[in-house]
Amino acid sequence: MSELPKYQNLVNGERVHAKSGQWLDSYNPYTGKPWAQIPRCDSSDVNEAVAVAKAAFKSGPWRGMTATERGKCLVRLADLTKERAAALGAIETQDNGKLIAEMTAQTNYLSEWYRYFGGLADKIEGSVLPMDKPSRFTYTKHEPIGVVAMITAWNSPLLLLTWKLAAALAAGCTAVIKPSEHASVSTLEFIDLVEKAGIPPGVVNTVTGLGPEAGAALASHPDVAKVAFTGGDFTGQKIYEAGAANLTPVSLELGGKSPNIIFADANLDAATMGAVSGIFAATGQTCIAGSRLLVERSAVDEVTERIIEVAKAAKMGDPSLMDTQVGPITTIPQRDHVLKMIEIGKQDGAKCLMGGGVPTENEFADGWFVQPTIFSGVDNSMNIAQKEVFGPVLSIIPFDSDEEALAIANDTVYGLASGVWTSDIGRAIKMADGIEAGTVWVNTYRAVSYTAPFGGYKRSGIGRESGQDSIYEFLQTKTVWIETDQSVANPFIIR
Ligand code: TXE
Repeated sequence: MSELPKYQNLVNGERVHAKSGQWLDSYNPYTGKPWAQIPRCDSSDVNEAVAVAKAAFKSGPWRGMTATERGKCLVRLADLTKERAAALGAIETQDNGKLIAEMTAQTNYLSEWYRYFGGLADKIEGSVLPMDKPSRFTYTKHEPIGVVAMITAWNSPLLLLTWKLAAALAAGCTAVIKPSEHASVSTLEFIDLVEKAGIPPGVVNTVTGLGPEAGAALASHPDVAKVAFTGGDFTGQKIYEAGAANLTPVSLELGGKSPNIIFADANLDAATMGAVSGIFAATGQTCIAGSRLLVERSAVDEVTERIIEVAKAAKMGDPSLMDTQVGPITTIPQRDHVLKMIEIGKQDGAKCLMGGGVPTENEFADGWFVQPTIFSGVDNSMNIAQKEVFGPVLSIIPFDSDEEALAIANDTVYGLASGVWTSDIGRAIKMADGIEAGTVWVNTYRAVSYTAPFGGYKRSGIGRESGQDSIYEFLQTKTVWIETDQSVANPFIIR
């Protein structure tokens, strides 16, 4: 067999192997075969990358740049990212098996985050405070927090990274990135653009490898000033615990069990497509999957029939073809988890209306496919309604009133996203007020933007990404007091 292409990390502007000399295979989920290799880093690689990022933060040219200069770098990075978007999207499809149409839509959109946060960089203002003690001149300023560890997941590697990196660089931080071991290559390719944009060596560094090795060493490193993470909630909990040992702040973008709620008065054509896009797009491998479809009882049969019709017609196959609509699952453990959850759903008494296993046709034999699966007769207490499946598995749950819909929607440990389909604006607002989730979409689903804060309630996370305020995740506030009265104060009384 010919040698697989090897991708190296970037540390201090140089391409480096793992110190141990070890490699990990990166698999193509459609062929089931390895297609590239990435360095298997451990704590010694992490220590070096963090030391470099710390030096770049404390004394490098990045620290001396004005916010306007940093912003210009980000705008250049936006242009360069746009030029490379198609190639980066193709790499992601090869690495995580998600549709080329979806991955290139994502990589084409990345540049907007760099442009937006580039523009924001020099608009972060402190304030002069109105003081109750008139002789004091007191002001605040927002300073970059330091070295940010960015640990990302496999499902949308560059999008999840960009949500963190654009804001952190605009704030003036430096970064060490640990992408998922299942899909690191697009990050390693993208990183070349950072220096081309004029961002000095050492400001952005990468360490690839396994979560419990490279990831754990990074999350627990005492010189990391902030951890920004996307992944599952149990790994998020470990990262929170690792951060707690050093009192390092963390932001966590975790999973969900999002309710997509269809009322009988909704435009059912649009709602059907919204339900399909909520669960079968991205083969359900998205944190915002609308995996619980709550349908008003009078419309449940019609909506179910329509969804089955669309899902049955969805073209499964090679994710690198533009017209494919359902691709494989990214990893074997993830596929096995999805299949196990389907079996549990059947055992718990839910009715499997379509799908329910792996496709049997020869053309799917090599890839890690799971059939789009729909369960009806689901009670919200069942495992498939409570646990994140992260696959193409939809649970349809009927309801009889607004109050019942809200109660079911909120009866979960998660709170990332939700959808409401209705033609009644009053009802839409009432539902939006009542749902415990960081995002509520009304008559749409799976929309994101660089202007819109994104993040979770409850076990779906801590902190927000995107939108103006997200830059404060990477800043800390300093208050400066200047006494203008030269008289000597009594040292034994609070000033
Ligand atoms: O994610 P992990 P996995 C959910 C989904 C899926 C489950 C597990 O339900 O079934 O998570 O997926 C790194 N210290 N989501 O195992 O473990 C790891 O190397 C530090 C939801 O792929 O969360 C990778 O870079 N880092 C999600 C990153 O954490 C550690 C997207 C994410 O991996 C670590 C993906 C440790 N101890 C899965 N262990 C979403 N929110 O969209 C692992 N990592």
